[in-house]
Amino acid sequence: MKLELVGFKICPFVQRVNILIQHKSIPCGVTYLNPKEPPEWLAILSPRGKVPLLKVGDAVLFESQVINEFLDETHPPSLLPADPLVRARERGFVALADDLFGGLWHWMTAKDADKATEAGAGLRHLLNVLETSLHEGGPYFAGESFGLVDCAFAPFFMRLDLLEANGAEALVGAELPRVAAYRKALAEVPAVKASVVPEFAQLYLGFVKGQGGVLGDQLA
Ligand SMILES: N[C@@H](CCC(=O)N[C@@H](CS)C(=O)NCC(=O)O)C(=O)O
Repeated sequence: MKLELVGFKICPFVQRVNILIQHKSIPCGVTYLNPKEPPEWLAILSPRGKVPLLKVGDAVLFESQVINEFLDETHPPSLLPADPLVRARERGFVALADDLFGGLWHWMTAKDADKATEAGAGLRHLLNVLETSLHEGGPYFAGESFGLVDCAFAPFFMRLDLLEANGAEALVGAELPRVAAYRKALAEVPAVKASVVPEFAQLYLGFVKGQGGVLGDQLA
């Protein structure tokens, strides 16, 4: 069945799907839409009005994690653990990755120092939780194998890397050694590198600066 991913170039949830597509070398087209002028059909095709969408022949799937589980199931071997308990735990942590994107949004849109500090603290809290949840030997969330849960976290750390490399306050210090190692390992995964357009850094940093918030003002 013909596959087509529909999304925005800087959407982390679209990237989550594209990481899996790249990792499994799944034949799939990509249509990038302009987020400022989404076509009228998006509201018709997307039940929640959001991207990513995955067109599968004449059907349309929505919600990034649902799409990833569909692609994983239809393109074996699976990147989910075989044990139902471990699998359920990893699905839970995908929701923690979603929370990190929520936190990043608050950080990026905070218009005064107090709100920015509060958003930074919220992100640090989530990263502390991640620190105590990561496999002790790494390099990935559950150990040696790159999994679906890693597809979910990688877009967050790619954005954090870019923000910090361009002047934002560092959120991950020596107190989070596992998170630091995890972040480095994810950045080196070929599928993660291949999951964004070449102009991603410029687009993303421009988007953050365009929010007119405290974070954007810190950026070079
Ligand atoms: N839970 C959704 C979140 C998707 C999402 O928030 N997408 C954003 C772009 S990054 C979007 O389409 N926003 C448009 C809107 O909310 O109007 C998923 O995992 O697919």
